[in-house]
Amino acid sequence: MKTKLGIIGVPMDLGQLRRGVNMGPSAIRYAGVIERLEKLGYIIDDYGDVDIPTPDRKSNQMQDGLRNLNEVAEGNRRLAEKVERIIEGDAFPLILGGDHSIAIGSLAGIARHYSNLGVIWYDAHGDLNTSDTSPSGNIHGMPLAVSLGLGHDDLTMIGGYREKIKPENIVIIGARSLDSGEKELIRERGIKVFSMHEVDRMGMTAVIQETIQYLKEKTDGVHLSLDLDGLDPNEAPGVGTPVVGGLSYRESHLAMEMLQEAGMITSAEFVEVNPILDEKNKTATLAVELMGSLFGEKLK
Ligand code: HAR
Ligand code: MN
Ligand code: MN
Ligand code: MN
Repeated sequence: MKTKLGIIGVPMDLGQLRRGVNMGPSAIRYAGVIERLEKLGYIIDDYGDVDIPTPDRKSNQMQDGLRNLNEVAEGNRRLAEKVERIIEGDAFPLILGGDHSIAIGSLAGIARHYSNLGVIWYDAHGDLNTSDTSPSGNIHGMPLAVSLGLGHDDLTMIGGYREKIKPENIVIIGARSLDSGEKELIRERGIKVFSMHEVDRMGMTAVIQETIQYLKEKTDGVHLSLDLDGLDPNEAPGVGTPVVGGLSYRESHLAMEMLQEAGMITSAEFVEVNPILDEKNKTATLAVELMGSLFGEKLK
């Protein structure tokens, strides 16, 4: 892993309906992310927070079946530019959300610097909807589809190019709430999914070993997109769309530790932390603890 980390907060809450997730970056900072990673020897460049536009007057307006399309698109364009600057400064981009719609901008900024970017999507959800299949119109349920090039041009063309990632370079871990259109897309494109069923049967050790095996040869970088709702709501109560039966605290640390050992993660984001729904900043604190494992705490 690079010794320089570029941290950027994205106070985005327009990709869904629960207010408060825009305070995720503050909550994660308050939980001590910078001090924790500095202690591990990293040099931290804090890029502050991306400026997210405010929708005018009527909030949550739908445009082409997409809630707050213009503002989500503009926020993600700004994020993509910042992420590019971090990579060009030879630092590891660490992005703090914000709802999961920000993965659109993260991947737009990151993917152009790789010819075969891999993505690990740690999440209760697939985030593979388009406006045609979405039950909600919420863009936080769409970023993985958008990154495959599916959906509205205003989202898929951020950064000036489409198809940031290939379906065969994606691994989803922790899924337990998939819509029918998402399941169809997974089948159609042959996307690798370790749902909770596979985690239960195989154990997290085998899941991560297979993930590493699957991505190692064919990718030249791997982005970790970690949605805190991938964990069980008992561990991560401060999320907007909790789903019972999730990944445990230890399974998640094990996953981070094994990814650290594999040395294959080249960028990461931690999203969907909502301090208003949280219990004493428990979810933001968990996010920082997981970052500790991802960045090598166990070894120091
Ligand atoms: N699949 C549902 C939708 O598209 C719910 C998505 C909830 N999304 C997240 N991201 N929290 O993982 O609306
Ligand atoms: Mn560039
Ligand atoms: Mn998600
Ligand atoms: Mn989710």
